[in-house]
Amino acid sequence: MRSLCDLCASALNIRFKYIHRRDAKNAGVAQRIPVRALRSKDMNTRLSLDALAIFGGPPAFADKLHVGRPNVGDRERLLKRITDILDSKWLTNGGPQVQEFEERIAELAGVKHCIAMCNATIALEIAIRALDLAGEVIVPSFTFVATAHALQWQGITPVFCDIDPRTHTLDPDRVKETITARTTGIIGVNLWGRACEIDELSKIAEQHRLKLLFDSAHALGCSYKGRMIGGFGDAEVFSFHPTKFLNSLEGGAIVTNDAELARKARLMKNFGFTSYDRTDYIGTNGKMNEVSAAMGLTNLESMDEFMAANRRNYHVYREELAELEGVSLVPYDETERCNYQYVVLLIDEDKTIVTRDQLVEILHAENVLARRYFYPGCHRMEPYRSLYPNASSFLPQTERVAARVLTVPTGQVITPEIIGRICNIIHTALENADGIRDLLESKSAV
Ligand code: T4K
Repeated sequence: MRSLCDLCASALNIRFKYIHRRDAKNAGVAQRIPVRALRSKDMNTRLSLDALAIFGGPPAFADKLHVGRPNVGDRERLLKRITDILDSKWLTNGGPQVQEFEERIAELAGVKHCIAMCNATIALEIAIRALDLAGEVIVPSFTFVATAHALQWQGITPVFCDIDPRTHTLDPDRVKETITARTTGIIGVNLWGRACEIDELSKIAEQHRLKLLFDSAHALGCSYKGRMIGGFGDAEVFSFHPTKFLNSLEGGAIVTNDAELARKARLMKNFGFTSYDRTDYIGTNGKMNEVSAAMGLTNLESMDEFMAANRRNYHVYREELAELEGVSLVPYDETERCNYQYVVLLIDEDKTIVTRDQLVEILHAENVLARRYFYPGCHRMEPYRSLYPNASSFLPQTERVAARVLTVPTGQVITPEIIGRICNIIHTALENADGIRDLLESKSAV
């Protein structure tokens, strides 16, 4: 319980912060330690708690800051390409822009074949079908729901496997335990652009004669042990959605070194047609159109700038939040090539006292639309929640990580100055945890 004086100091904001140390020595004891004067939303003036938008102050940002604001390359070049497309009267069905985009992506990923598609979800579905996956396929639950849906949509059972809390990707030991007689494949997700334990998963797949597919929606331009992501397993899938660091408006691709698989996928994305009036497989319409490819090509020309902006932003966040107890950033292995497209905070509520979800509320009120990717895990979303009601009991790490993650805005439009202001809000909230909690409680009691 805090004294009135403390509450006032906190509400007026000021010179002390409370850190609850939950170690054995100080269990539950709030220690008062001096802090630097709190910085403000605009970095120059000081901020009191009641200036936070959640308590009635004006939002720090007039416009909403999204996690997924698209990066856009040279407008003039894009418009020139679109004009050429319109003049050519060739709008889709594997036109010259798509062909060039496929070549560029194959080069970048160091693979023989790239089949561009309308989005990564369809690309996953086609890869799954072209690989003849059936029965059960092992996937992480800690991923965007499209990874699981691409299986379930085709009547294949996604078997959710736990992650390693350090990597946020499939735990190879848990994968081994999850294999049954019905298992036909494994889908590893290179989450946040950080590679799975690819060598381990490859060994397991080989030993058990399973197909290995990677959902690399986040991992374009990233490497694993010095080799570009794209050439591992039987195939990999990239996404070029606007929220991805390189977008083609909407888009996705299968990349592979397997010529037969590539041929099959290429036919399947075009209804299975092998000639004007003949199909060899069941197919769908998964084609990328020419304008999307033009956007993709234009953005590829600026890819290094996008990566540099993401890298700078990641380091600014890391620096700004370095001394904040209970908050850490999911690290990137900087010895590898990284696109740094997600800045993911891990909130340890035992230390921050303000919960992850309260922090989301505080940030949203300031127009900082931080996201809880990939909370709550696919297993807690329908139809999986009803199909596998006991899944939580064998996904403890997924549950733990999903409860802690918070993804904050980055990308081309986010500047160090903006990050400074976002981090100020986070500092203000967490350095005054008790005051915040009391004010939130009194607010909800009204
Ligand atoms: N596998 C993984 C691991 C994935 O993360 C994803 C997609 C896929 C597969 C499937 O890829 P695609 O089929 O989409 O190619 C978003 C994206 O829609 C989704 O592509 C992405 N992952 C996922 C992580 O995030 P939502 O529903 O959370 O957010 P959304 O699309 O509403 O966008 C977030 C924010 O970005 C918006 O509130 C506003 C901003 N935004 C968005 C768009 C589309 C813009 O500022 N401009 C835009 O054009 O799923």
